[in-house]
Amino acid sequence: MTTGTRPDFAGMASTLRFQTQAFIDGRFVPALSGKTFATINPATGRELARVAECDGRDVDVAVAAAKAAFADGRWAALAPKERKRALLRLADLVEAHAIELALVESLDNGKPVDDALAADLPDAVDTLRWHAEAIDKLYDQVSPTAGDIVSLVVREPVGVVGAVIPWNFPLAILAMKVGPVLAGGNSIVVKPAEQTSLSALRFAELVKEAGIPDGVFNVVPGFGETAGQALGRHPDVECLSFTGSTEVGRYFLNYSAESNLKKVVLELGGKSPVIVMNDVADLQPVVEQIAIGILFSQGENCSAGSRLLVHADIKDRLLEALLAQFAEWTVGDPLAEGTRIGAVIEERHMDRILGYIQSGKDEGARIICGGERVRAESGGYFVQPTIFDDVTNAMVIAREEIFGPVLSVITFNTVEEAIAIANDTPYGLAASLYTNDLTTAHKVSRAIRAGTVSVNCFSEGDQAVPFGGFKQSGFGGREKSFSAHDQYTELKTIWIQL
Ligand code: TAP
Repeated sequence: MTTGTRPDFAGMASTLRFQTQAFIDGRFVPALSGKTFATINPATGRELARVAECDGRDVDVAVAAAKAAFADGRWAALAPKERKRALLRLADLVEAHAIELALVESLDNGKPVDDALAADLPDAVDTLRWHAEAIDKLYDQVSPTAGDIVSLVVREPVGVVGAVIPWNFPLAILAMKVGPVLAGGNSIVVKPAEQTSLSALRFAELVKEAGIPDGVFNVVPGFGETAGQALGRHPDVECLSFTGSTEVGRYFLNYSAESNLKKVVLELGGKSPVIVMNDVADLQPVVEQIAIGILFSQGENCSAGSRLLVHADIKDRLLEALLAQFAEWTVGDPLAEGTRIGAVIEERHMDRILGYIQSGKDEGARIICGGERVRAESGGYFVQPTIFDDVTNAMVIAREEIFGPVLSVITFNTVEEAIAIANDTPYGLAASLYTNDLTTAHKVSRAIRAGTVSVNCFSEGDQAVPFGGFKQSGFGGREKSFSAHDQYTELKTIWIQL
């Protein structure tokens, strides 16, 4: 049913056609083994499609295609303005198909389709455009040297890049890799998360339509331990860019060490603190942002603000306002208008979240809202937005990444105590601070050990600013901005004696 100009997503879903084969060397092909695996709609628990199950042999073929495409310069040697044009065409095509892609993303991941359309898709398009525009604006350097010798410092593509993607923002994170990788003149082989391959495969059709040469972009859907590991260990992959859990990130460092010492870029998990000082006068905008920080995308967000550190003086007022705010976050059908929390990715993950909720109860934290599964008639995997009060930073729910709509509230009395609690975590991806005091803003934002600190906002910034983590949240560089280009290019020094 369509309300106003909102598309009829349910109607569209019933006629949607999915691309399910691997995309290698410009063609859609079945896995060499002939095997397929089911991709499930988390909002119903029912099979959505069967996808080609690639393994090491398919990865070998895809990497060989990417290597050949790189070696003959069909992409790398194109004039920068030509590569820019092709990537801009791709961005335009993604934008033109945004409604369909948002629907695919929602059906495969469980997120509200309106969120996918308002956030994931514009983000993917912006990313592709930003890096496309950068292609003919990045200059090489001439070093200061004696007059009879010239030293050039030039950027060159690394070659074949492997990208292994998580399921939480499948298309947006894919674009975050593809934009700078292709801008740099590299070829890429992508292994999407097993739960969410469909948007990457539809994207592949658009890559072809945009005129990006065959072999430059390849997708090998499959499982992490087979296809993902094969990419990580492949001797012809020169750089492996991974976004996912810290646990799996460690494997990629091992794969690299045990194979060809490929560059490894890791964007990993987080347990981000949100600090609210007692000098904040208006708590309403603060609670709205706290709710977005932990509930957006079902809390399946690497930089989710999952630890709320609140000054004891204002805790009661803040929690009262926050409870009212959480009540506005409707859980339900991801395709329905007004749904703000969809389904979590799969049954196993829902059980994991509920297990963390049980552990919070067992350790003595107090649930002040939520805490249960939401049972829907359609089936599917839904969890209530949940707040735990009386949490200590030593509890499991404050230490481990839950990746669900579960907020832990920890009380502090001094700014020093807040900084110590905020930094008492193995992670360092993001943090937020709310204060009206400029000195506190400066002091705390400098003291927090995290890649992004937001003051009086919850923001990951846009394409123009670097994104990545300190400590066990990241390794090997930053995504977004020109920093991303550093990951996928090598610097070469050329001396010329005159
Ligand atoms: P993971 O379980 O780490 O999976 C990520 C990818 O790695 C998937 O494609 C997975 O394949 C693959 N993989 C799993 N085991 C592997 C192995 N042994 N060898 C090679 N590849 C393997 O993460 P997830 O559950 O999809 O995503 C959630 C995690 O991602 C969270 O920790 C979250 O914080 C993190 N994340 C971080 C960021 C940034 S920017 N820092 C952004 C988004 C998400 P299968 O799907 O087949 O298992």
